[in-house]
Amino acid sequence: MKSSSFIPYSGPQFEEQEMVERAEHFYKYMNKRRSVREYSDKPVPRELVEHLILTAGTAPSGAHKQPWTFCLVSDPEIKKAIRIAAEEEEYENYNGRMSESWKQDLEPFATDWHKPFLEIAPWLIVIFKKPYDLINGEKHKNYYVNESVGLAAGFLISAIHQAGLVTLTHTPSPMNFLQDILKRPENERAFLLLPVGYPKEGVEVPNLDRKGLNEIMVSYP
Ligand code: IYR
Repeated sequence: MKSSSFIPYSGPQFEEQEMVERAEHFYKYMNKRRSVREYSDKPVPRELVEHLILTAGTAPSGAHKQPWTFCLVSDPEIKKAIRIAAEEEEYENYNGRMSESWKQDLEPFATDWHKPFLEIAPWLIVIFKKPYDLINGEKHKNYYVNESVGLAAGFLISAIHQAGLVTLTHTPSPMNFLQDILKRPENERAFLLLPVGYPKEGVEVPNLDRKGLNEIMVSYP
């Protein structure tokens, strides 16, 4: 077995009172995050978005395989192609593939098959998962791929919110068209599509509540 090398842990540490305050402050900050479906076309600097992706890449992953690729798209032609293909699939979803109860569950969000944000938002980030790596044509299996890439997506969404921008976890279904449009290799599968940008001025979001601690936590003791 390859021997591993270790270095001293150098992460941040705080006094307990400061930790309590930071935890409460971070919760309040994150609780302001909302999925936004209408975007401004105001440009967002590339270096900002690249730092968001670097942050996503700090997520833990199975055996540290980092089984993800983030496609960063601003090319209007590619955005248009993605919109057309996504809307074709979503049209089928809303007009037959989705059950009536599913559509009822979505009513509070006022969604439909139109996805203009795919062209209006200055950036699209398409996350691909890699079930295996291809090294010199050889397949090397990755581990806990969905968990790992889901965690990276969570880090990315948090980083977007932390920067003062908005996003939406969009999952056009099926989304294999993304692999074709973005010309990704055979070991990559589209996982999630996130528009990133400023909210459209005056945008509204559904008036939703979040579950309280007593609904999401079971404590022993
Ligand atoms: N993918 C569709 C439908 C949709 C499904 C769920 I679950 C949502 O939370 C939101 C939308 C769409 O993007 O419209």
